[in-house]
Amino acid sequence: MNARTGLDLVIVGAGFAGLYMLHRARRLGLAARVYEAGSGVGGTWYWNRYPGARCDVESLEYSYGFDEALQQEWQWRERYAAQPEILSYANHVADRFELRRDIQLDTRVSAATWDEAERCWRVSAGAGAPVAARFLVMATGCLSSANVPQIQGRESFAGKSYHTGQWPHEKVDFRGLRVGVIGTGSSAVQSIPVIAEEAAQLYVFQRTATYSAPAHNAPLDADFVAHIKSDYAGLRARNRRMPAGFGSNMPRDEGSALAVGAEDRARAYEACWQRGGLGYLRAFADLILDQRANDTAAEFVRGKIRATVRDPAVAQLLLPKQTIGCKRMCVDSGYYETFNRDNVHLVDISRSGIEEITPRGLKAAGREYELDRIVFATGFDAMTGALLRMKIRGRGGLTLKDKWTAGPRSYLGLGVAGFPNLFIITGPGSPSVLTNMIVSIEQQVEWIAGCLDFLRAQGRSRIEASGVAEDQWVAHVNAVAANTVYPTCNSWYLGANVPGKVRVFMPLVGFPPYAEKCNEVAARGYEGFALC
Ligand code: NA7
Repeated sequence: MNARTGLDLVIVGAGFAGLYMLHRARRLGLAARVYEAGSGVGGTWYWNRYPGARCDVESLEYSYGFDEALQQEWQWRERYAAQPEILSYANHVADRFELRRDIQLDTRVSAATWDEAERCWRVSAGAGAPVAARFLVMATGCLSSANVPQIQGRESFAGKSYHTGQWPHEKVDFRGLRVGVIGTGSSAVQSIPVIAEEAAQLYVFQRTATYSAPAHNAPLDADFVAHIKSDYAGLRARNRRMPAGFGSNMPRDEGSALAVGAEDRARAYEACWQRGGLGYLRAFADLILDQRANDTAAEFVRGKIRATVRDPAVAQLLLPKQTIGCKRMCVDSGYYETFNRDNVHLVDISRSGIEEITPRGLKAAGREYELDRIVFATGFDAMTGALLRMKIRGRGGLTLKDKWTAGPRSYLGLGVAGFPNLFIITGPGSPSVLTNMIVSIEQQVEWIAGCLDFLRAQGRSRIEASGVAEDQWVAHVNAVAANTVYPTCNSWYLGANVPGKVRVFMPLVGFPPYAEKCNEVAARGYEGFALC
């Protein structure tokens, strides 16, 4: 406990990571406070209210497993939960565990400075004086800093424009309007079919065609739910042994796509396609490891697009060329089908991008498109954006921004050399976005809670990752990525979507060995960290 403020812990962010961190800190008897920029809890699900917003991990798995009563009582309605349902769940958790009294909403953390003499962080939150806390936990999310491209003339547009990650709370009415959507990532793939039903005309500005698997979303079957809930803990445990922390109940083949003949391969892809969702990439074990295996999975999807989209020229433009899965695959409800509608127009901007935004619309592909609304589905400054937006000063005044000029460096994704008593949840260098985020969040929060408990029991007040451990960890993360197809395209995993951002593959591939390593580090008295 810090004598001056009564705070052991400041947690930044009240999404799923921040909520659970607060709960665990309380269980240790620690005094913690959460600061949240939004006016409500829920993090990504508070902000991303765009039409069609939905999780791409099944609801029975994209939920906390730490409390048996919670997971038994909460009733998910659909196989893939939509944003409002997930937000209700986050609010339910906040109420059920009485978390709100330690959450300060509408309060953005702008800076945090390590005070070596007092061994505490001084955190600037909102307009008040900095608060001191022994430990600082960043639960700021991986996809929370919107990437709004700096297109010439953006401010001149006479109509309204929106970013999918900062969507208004009231319903946006597109009826009778000419709407332009920029981007064809997951947010666009989910929103385009919904907007198309409402708008008079919808123009989709595509820089890179995307791979998307059908969700086959549907109301959850009561018998299936009862079956899962009869051994929920078992499902959670099996999921923790999966590379991405989910999908243990999906059919999968542990062999190579190249070990079977073309017909068997097509049958396997078709079965996964019919089941729907991200499990498509698990049809064979080597799809993200072997480019030739990957090519077969990619070609199968291209065949599906050709078979779905009636206009061959439009179908051709929608065919993705890059390695499948190297940008996160999308999960959709009627995305490719939407391009069969008369009011939907695909505009190829792969050559010269959006040339200019004008008061009347935008210029691209050699002409001006007149628009009433523009939707920026242009993604996020992923993984580092939210952290670097704050001025975090560590030991000797070193800023995190300066430390990370050549890309993010961390030990286990959890700690950073030069930044004592700072923990990052789902930070770069941890599996995070390559997994079911809630599984990663629970694993890391539990690790941090264990660490805080250990420090207290040992009478220690300071922990810092060593530079050597950090260097070795960064090399390890890169070496693992180099054995996969992930580094082969311009994805946000690499920071390639934000102009000027350093290209480093940020997440670690593979959840189970990571969790094992974290446990080993803890069992060895927090090996790789200096404690005092
Ligand atoms: P993504 O996946 O980063 O997609 C952003 C899309 O916007 C993508 O198609 C980009 O094209 C496009 N984009 C970005 N900047 C521009 C500019 N300047 N001009 C034209 N097009 C642009 O973000 P999402 O929000 O869809 O999804 C993020 C994650 O949220 C998703 O993976 C899920 O995990 C949930 P590009 O491909 O870079 O050529």
